[in-house]
Amino acid sequence: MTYDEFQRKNLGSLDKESIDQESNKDSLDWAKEAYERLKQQQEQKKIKQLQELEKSELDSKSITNQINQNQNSNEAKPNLSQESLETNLENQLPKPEPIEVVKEQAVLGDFDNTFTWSAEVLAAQGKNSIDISIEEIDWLGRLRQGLEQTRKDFVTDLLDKFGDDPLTPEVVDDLETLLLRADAGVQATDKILDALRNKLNEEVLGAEEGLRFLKDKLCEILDSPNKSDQVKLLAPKKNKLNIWLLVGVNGVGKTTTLGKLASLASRSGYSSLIAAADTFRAAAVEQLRVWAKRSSVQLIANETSNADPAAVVFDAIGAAKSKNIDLLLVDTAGRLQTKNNLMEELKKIKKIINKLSPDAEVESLLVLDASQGQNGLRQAMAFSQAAELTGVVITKLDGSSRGGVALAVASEAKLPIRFVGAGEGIRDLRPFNSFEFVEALLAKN
Ligand SMILES: Nc1nc2c(ncn2[C@@H]2O[C@H](COP(=O)(O)OP(=O)(O)OP(=O)(O)O)[C@@H](O)[C@H]2O)c(=O)[nH]1
Ligand SMILES: [Mg+2]
Repeated sequence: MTYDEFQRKNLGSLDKESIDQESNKDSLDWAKEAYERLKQQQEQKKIKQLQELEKSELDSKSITNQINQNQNSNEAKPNLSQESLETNLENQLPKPEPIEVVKEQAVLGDFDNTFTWSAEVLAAQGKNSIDISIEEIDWLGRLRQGLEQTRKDFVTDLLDKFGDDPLTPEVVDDLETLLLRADAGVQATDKILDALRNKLNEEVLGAEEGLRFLKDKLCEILDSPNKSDQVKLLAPKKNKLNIWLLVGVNGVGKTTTLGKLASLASRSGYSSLIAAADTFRAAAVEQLRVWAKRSSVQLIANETSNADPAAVVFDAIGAAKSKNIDLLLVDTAGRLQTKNNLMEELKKIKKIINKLSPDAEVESLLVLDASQGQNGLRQAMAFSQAAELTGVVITKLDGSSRGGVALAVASEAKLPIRFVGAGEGIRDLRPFNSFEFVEALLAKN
């Protein structure tokens, strides 16, 4: 998906009229209709790809014949030389799509529980059944799968406790342990429990209503750091240099996230550049080079040992300005000799940016590994001073049982969650959407 498509989806979520229209339709019919349409779409795409392949095979055959004819004829044509024909041939031969790109394309799975759940989540956000894409369905399926571990430890118990009867104060008390166990943090847990208790004092809450109320509260907490600036979807601003720094401790997924962001930016039509400012780890530049190539984005690096990261950023800003780049993505080190050095280095990088490009839109995104739970919150607090953090990316949601940490980050570090990563593939990163996150977190299996 591209930024434009995300934007449309976000607008869709505000479209009250279509929500009402869609909710009047039986949700299973809606899902069936969407599935049939996506299946047809996938078939048509396959046929089109085959036709294109056949056509380019035919074209290359005719060029080969032409070369053979030319070789057999004694008249050498001055402007159709063997060399120019071969270059021609090379240019016209079908360029096979890199295997990984083919592998990374979303494929429509079965019409199963995961599909109907994903369709329901999209419908509830006001999406029309004719507007949804295989990519969206695929991502929601993976997000739900990714949060399965958290759900196992948390939601199954929760739903059992909620049962079918109206909520009791005892159930709310039990919820406290569950939320803390899912790493939601003390502040978020207290907020949720206070709200539920107040609500229970006012009225009787049935199990379904109770669950809806809980989901709304979770969304509210996740969205709370966003309220002040009103920017829901973080995208590069047009006609400006945007500089996004990826910071965080070692191994959390900074470089991978940067690679995925470069791909999203390229697909969305932004010109980007990557600065390899992790000069500490020897293999870091090579790892970035692979990601840069996958998204056809240029890389600025200095491969001499112990190069100064701030100098790399200096060069990269110069290059970005001269090429009119929209987005400069800066990879930073996760580990240095001492933690203090790391913070000092980040401060130095920020200083260079402020000096060279005071008008740039700067985002310092803290990358957090979801499986580190509450440790992530402590990292956020430590980084927020040196790097003046503006947002968070939560990675490795696949296979973590601590997805609740998103709540702690939003309520305690008061940082908006901008993207979530759930896999190692180039498309396994999406702008954060609290509604989808909460639905996936509390999905019934
Ligand atoms: N399963 C999964 N693995 C991920 C995800 N994001 C990153 N990884 C993996 O985590 C490992 C570390 O990722 P990097 O991107 O190198 O992490 P880093 O923060 O740049 O690490 P340093 O540069 O050493 O500080 C790699 O094996 C990645 O493939 C994710 O969302 N899900
Ligand atoms: Mg790295």
